[in-house]
Amino acid sequence: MPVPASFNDITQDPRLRDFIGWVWYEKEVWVPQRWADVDSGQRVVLRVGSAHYNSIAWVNGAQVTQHEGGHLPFEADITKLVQSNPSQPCRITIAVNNTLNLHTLPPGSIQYMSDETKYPAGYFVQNINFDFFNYAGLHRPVLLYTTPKACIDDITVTTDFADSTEVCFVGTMFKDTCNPERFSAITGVVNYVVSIKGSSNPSVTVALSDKEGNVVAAASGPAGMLKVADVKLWWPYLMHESPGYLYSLEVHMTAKSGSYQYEDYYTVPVGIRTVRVTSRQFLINSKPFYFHGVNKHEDSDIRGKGLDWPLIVKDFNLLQWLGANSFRTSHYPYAEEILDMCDRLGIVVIDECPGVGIKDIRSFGNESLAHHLIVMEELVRRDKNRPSVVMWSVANEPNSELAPADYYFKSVITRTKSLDPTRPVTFVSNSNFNRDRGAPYVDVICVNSYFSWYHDPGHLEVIQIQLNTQFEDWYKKYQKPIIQSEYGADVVPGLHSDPPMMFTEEYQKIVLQEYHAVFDRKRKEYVVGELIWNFADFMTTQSTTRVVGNKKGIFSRQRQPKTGAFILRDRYWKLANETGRLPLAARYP
Ligand code: BDP
Repeated sequence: MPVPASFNDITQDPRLRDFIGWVWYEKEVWVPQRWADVDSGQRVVLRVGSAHYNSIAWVNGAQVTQHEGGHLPFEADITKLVQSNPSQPCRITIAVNNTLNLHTLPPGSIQYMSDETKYPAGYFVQNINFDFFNYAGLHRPVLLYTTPKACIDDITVTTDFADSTEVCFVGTMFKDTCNPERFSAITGVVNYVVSIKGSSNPSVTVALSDKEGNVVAAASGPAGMLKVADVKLWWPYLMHESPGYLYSLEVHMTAKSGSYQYEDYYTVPVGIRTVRVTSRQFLINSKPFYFHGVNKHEDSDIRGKGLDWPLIVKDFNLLQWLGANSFRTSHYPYAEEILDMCDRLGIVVIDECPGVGIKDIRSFGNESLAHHLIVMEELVRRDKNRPSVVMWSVANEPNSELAPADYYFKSVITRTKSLDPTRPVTFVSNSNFNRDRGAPYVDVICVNSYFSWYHDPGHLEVIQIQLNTQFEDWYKKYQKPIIQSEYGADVVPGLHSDPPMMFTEEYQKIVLQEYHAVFDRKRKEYVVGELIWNFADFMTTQSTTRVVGNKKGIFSRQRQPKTGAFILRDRYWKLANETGRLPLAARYP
């Protein structure tokens, strides 16, 4: 079985595609001789980028770790096992089980069908409350790497700058009266904390370099503040001539232990930017930011949710072509390789955890909550230094009207804020604005709605009135900025009808245009973003409402545009021209 890939679509066997239970991966590798040397002063680490869902790993038959939850990495120190048998290959075994229960994220349940007149003995199905195929396997790379025994364990970077830009901008225009020298003299601030493993008296130095490799600030000690004169801020794509500017923070550690002198280096890309939310605006670097973007999935033919570089690069090309400045990682954390691209290109991310389909009241108890907190810790630890990530989303469409949702979301959101005080936190709701018990705790209201699709199917004429009511209701109650975090309509590519009918290209086009008319009124007030559902068609479980998957993509699963893609492309570039500062060459049309 290839890695990385979901196992489901690789063979012709429907039993493997729909398999629920344990699958086993095994591989023997030879590690370099020096890794196996007890006196090398090195530790050997096994790193799994993502294994869906529950997994256990062994090295040479000895269990080294167990991890619950897909989409996030985990590691095990395997030094002793590698060094205890240096003349043997290293056998890595990983068992992965995709069974979901009421306390997993996402939750699910196994239902046994006991009527033997209808089902074979022992027959069961897995029920889920989310709308994507529960692909499973080793979805991201499995690596072995080494560090010195005393090493850099973690680095936390937060950034700020002397906030004089506000006085230099009128709306989005640079003020004529503003002294450009003062503007360019903005000082960036990079706060860092380094934690070291394996030594109690390490010595740490850090150096921040610009893109040309010039060191612009340096310091020593495990925590401190760097000041960057004439800072180049990190800006979103289409908001600035040079989006995604990254400095490099090189951390250098040395530590002595007995006869060993350890030395470790780690480099973190650093984008200097701020994020702030007011009652009507989402501010990046003190300037209003409007999300014109998409929701995505990690999903493609054959590989399922397996990491696929050509697909990743293709998708970023399409995002740039579309004029999209942002996406939400619906409905789970995406691969680190994808977020690297966002950091570099300036694509803004709402980073969502796998809290999707939390519907059953039993999924709001302590066991589920404890796991949700762990997942948020893992996610924040992984993505906290990424400038592209501007907000955490702790769930999608939970049953947030239930009484226990109050304590549940208060706890998850408070915990997330304590893990990362620098970013706003949200969850995505489709509950009634008056009965939603999680909304009081979020910084930004994210709402999904499918007017003229799931509600009043076929009635395009009701979209504007219903959408207007939706926004007014939420804003009046909470006075928080609102993002339309999903809207859309299924299209079977190439299906046409005029007057428009559901599932045709024309129908999706009108749905989009009706939504856009209301967005254009409300973005002058408190609506701060629109994210289409979905970037591309994606696989789901089979059902009477899915024609080989969900077809709400503006691109097909093979990334070919539908009419909706051209509608959005026109709109997003117009929005960018209106709100951003584009280089002439990038202007559209
Ligand atoms: C929304 C869900 C999303 C679905 C979408 C749909 O958040 O995961 O795929 O509906 O039904 O409610 O297309």
